[in-house]
Amino acid sequence: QTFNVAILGATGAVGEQMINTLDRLDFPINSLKLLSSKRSAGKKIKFRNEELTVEEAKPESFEGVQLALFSAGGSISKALAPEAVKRGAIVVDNTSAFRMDENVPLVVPEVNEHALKDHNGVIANPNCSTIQMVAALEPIRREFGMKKLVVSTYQAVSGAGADAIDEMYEQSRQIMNEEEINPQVLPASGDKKHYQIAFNAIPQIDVFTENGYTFEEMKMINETKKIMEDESLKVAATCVRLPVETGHSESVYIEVEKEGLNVEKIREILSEAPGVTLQDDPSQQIYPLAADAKGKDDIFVGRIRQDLDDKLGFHLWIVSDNLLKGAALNSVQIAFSLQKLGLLK
Ligand code: 11C
Repeated sequence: QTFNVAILGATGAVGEQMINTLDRLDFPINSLKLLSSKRSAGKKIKFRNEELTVEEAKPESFEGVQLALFSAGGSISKALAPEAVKRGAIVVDNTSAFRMDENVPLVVPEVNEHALKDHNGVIANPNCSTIQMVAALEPIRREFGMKKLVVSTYQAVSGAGADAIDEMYEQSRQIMNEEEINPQVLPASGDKKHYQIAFNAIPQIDVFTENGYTFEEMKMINETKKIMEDESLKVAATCVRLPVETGHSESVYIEVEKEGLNVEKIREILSEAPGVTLQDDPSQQIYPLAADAKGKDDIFVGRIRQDLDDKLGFHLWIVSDNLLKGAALNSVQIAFSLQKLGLLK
């Protein structure tokens, strides 16, 4: 069986990766419709030897569509997802619009594929920094349980969009040429102040919530509990933006429930985990690097150490391409899971 698929946000960084990933992984497509805002409509994009014209997204665009991958911003998802569902499509939404809605499954297939069965038309794709972390930790959690998780992120500018990538390169050139810089995008385009990203580290991703954590940090906390289906899991996050183009890195501390875990056992578990590549050999200086992860599907894990004070505590370094497993690839994997479970009609 082949499917009528639509991509909303087709001209964006994630949309482009969605098109490539559907092709690369050979998703069974009958027709592909590329949708965008009015501004980007008319653009031509090649897909499997065909030149497709991007159309402006309207409610009627979803007539006859069976699967719609959304990545065009939360407000567009809120407006158009119900229209797509009304017309019979299943929407896999890559924005934060529906993630914490209790009627919407939030899915990383390696962790909670079973949650797809309860969908009501919309499935949410989690935040990029959450996906790579939970997919790498789940195999350990399944065997040894998990009571606490503390993460600090080192996130790439592509997570904040094309304007942020341009700003990083432009500022780097300006600083090298001893010219004045004029930050306008990062840390958050909608916030009051903007700071230098080139040659810097900014401890703010997205805007602040009232409790002093940023929205990015709260996404990691809330989404992790929902995906792992454990409200009692203790989670803390600090999210930092670095001048890296693509590839989020994370320093993660976990405390497991059961005794008996050690570094060798974690290596053994992760070397068999789906979608995970172990890169952990300090004697050879082997560990994951964002620059190596860019363009790859897997989640890379290394620097695995047992805590020196708490034998149930472990430290890991987790790296992945934020546009692939963090966004487009996970959405396409959800589509494959829907097909496998017979949920795509
Ligand atoms: C970043 N994680 O790196 C964000 C981008 O909720 O899907 C993804 C935002 C989201 O800035």
